[in-house]
Amino acid sequence: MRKPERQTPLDPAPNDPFGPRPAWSTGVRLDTGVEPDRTVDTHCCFCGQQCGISLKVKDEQVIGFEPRYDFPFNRGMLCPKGIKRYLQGAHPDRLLSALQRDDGAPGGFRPVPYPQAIERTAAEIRRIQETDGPDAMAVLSGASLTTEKAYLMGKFAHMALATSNIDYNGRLCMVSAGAGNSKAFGIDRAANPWSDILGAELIWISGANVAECAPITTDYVWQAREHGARVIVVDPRLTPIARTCDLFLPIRPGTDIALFNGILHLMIENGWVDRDFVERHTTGFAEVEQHVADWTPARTARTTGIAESAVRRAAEWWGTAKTSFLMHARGIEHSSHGVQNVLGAINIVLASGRIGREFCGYATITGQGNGQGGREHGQKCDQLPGARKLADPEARAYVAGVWGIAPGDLPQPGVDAYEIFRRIERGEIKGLLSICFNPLVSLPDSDFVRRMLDRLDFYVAIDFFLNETARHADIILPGSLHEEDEGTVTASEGRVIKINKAVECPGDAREDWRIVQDLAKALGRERGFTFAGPREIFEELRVASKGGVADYSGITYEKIEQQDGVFWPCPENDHSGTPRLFEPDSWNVVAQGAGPYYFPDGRARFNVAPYSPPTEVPDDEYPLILTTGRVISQFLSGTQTRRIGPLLDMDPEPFIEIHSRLAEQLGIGDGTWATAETRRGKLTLRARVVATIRPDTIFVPYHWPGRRSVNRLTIAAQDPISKIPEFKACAVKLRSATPEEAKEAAAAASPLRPGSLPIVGNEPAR
Ligand SMILES: Nc1nc2c(c(=O)[nH]1)N[C@H]1C(S)=C(S)[C@@H](COP(=O)(O)OP(=O)(O)OC[C@H]3O[C@@H](n4cnc5c(=O)[nH]c(N)nc54)[C@H](O)[C@@H]3O)O[C@H]1N2
Ligand SMILES: Nc1nc2c(c(=O)[nH]1)N[C@H]1C(S)=C(S)[C@@H](COP(=O)(O)OP(=O)(O)OC[C@H]3O[C@@H](n4cnc5c(=O)[nH]c(N)nc54)[C@H](O)[C@@H]3O)O[C@H]1N2
Ligand code: SF4
Ligand SMILES: [Mo]
Repeated sequence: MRKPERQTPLDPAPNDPFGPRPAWSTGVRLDTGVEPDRTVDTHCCFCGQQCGISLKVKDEQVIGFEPRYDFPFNRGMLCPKGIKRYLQGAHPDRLLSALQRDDGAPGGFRPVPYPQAIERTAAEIRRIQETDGPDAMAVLSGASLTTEKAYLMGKFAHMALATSNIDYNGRLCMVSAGAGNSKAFGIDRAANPWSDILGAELIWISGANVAECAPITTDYVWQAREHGARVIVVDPRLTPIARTCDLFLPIRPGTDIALFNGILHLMIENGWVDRDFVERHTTGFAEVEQHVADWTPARTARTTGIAESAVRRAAEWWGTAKTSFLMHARGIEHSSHGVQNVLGAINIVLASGRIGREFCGYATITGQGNGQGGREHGQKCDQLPGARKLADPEARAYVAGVWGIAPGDLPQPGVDAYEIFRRIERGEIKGLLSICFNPLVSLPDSDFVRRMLDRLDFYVAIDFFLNETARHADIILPGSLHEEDEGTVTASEGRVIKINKAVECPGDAREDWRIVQDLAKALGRERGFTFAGPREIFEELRVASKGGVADYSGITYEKIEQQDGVFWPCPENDHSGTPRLFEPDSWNVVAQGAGPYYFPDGRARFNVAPYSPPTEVPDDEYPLILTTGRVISQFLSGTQTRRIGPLLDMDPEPFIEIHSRLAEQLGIGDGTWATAETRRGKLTLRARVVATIRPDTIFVPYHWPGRRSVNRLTIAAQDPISKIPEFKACAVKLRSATPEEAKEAAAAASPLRPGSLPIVGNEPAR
């Protein structure tokens, strides 16, 4: 039975079903002179840096924060998002009851009793699976969830729903790095703790807007600089970190492999390769050496748009350094050849021999709060806990044993998050459960995603806000905020840390894991879903991960508290964890009877990384390159940070960043309306004219929905290995907006500007 045709509007007006209110209002008390009842040590709910923070609690409400000077990673430092995070807690939009679609009700939803919403959801899931088979039900999960919840989501999909089709929002984030690291090192984690940045003589940063997106890492880089380190930044934009670097390489978007290959070419030519390390610890160098022979400095310069002299200087600095730390983020990974970019980066690290030692490091900077832990324990479409492969018979047998089912009952690997939408189009997927994911804002070519959401027979979302995707749902279940539950997450360095509960869930909202278990029970598939809480889930996860690459079996909540976190792998109870990977005396050297890399022969792999251009390159019709990313004040799809007044105040609207020379050519003035158009759609925003971006490239931050969403323009091309979308390069044309376009865009912009202070009321909402 298909539900009636509907088209949810592009910009549904008020942001909650109970009437309009300013998007940034918050019901939180001002944190001025109020004595808290208690403070709770925990971590920031936003990015993968996972700064330590103490939340102040008064009358069961978070009213403010104190920095945590005792947590070794951030030592009291926080960025603007961490400082204001607590303001979302009592926002009037906070979902306090389950909602059911009712097209006649204001906002399109009406509150329903929680048990009724669970029953209806279970009935719809049963109906869909009985008619169309288990795989007709899909699950989209998220890496802002704790590791316990991520594990539970994988288990729920694979065991309770018996569907192949579960994937997560890290598909849009870290999978290129994950695939590249696994291919080269056999393990997917930052190779070093951040303390190794401090003593590095050279720091190489590719495609990472460190100061805005990993703000605390800036302090590590700057401390190294104080001690004389040189910093190289590779980015099409002169970002804040780039303004303080020693060598800036303004690369043409999508050409990073060419640069890495060109650097390796010069290292070989000048005898800067650590031949002894290559010989003893790696395989595959000969093929790579042959491949990069063609990557002369002249060709590298032509392909990347970087001056040949700068390529040569970067190679010399990298080639001759005694210690170094190379890091990258989505700038090189969000690409239809993201895995090759990562392999290119790893090749120059391996060739230098500077890894597995103090101050010799390599890392991909993780994104979401649990970007690391969320990708290890079974919510990826091809994965089982412990970073095991769902297709591997041994892994299936082991995990099935832990779960008390037959290996044959486990489904086979499913498809990636974007492919799930293509299968909705083909009618193969009829039902969707989403948690902690806002794909309508976050996936590329979002007009397609919107149509597919309206095509589903049944869609249930679990969230604490009614995000833009959930507006298409039939049922919404009110989940928990970060501070309303406990559990673990794994921060950028590979450090497993503890999130502590500060307050109870308000109203009918409840912890996400309870909701998922309630669903299992209502489905009559309760076995394996009777955990009393996160601690019990973690205890099972320890067993399920044992023997896998991501081995958490020696980690306990107590050990985490005692040690300020435990770096995995931690394979034994008396093991203190592994801050730095690939050391000659690592535990796995003994375990494997070989070298310190996570392959049977203990050696790291060089991989040939062939260059190919982005899927769409500029042509006469679309002559420019569009790249997308972030601003410091906003987080991801903005569901949370667009509701925090002072953060919205910093960046109330998206914009088109454009070089002054290009602006002049096109007659576009700073602050005027401009229209960017790709083969998918067009978008009118105010221009921000700068001197800090390549003149052939424009940049738009992606944190806004509806008419202001840049993902209506981006291309749904994906890396063939990792399936990451190409968010960082597509062809675009740009012009001044017509008066009609400008009028429409102005109407879609926030109707009122927030003041410079949070708007606060003394009463908790509703
Ligand atoms: N303020 C803030 N912080 C965040 C987040 C947020 O939304 N807001 N999100 C978190 C998450 S989930 C993530 S994944 C991280 C992302 O962190 P980053 O990856 O650092 O952020 P992005 O803005 O996506 O892109 C990084 C840089 O890549 C550059 N770039 C674009 N194309 C190319 C290219 O072809 N080559 C190179 N070398 N560079 C290119 C962009 O100009 C940009 O400066 O941030 C995390 N932290
Ligand atoms: N054009 C473009 N698009 C991009 C990117 C880009 O650079 N450019 N970056 C991509 C990247 S790196 C990422 S990571 C994705 C992110 O994309 P999404 O994952 O879609 O973004 P979020 O805003 O994190 O959406 C998470 C939702 O989960 C909810 N949530 C958060 N924590 C919890 C929780 O504990 N429990 C529950 N139940 N819900 C929770 C929030 O309220 C929000 O509605 O976007 C990608 N999209
Ligand atoms: S750097 Fe990341 S974890 Fe730290 S306060 Fe900012 S958003 Fe939170
Ligand atoms: Mo991300």
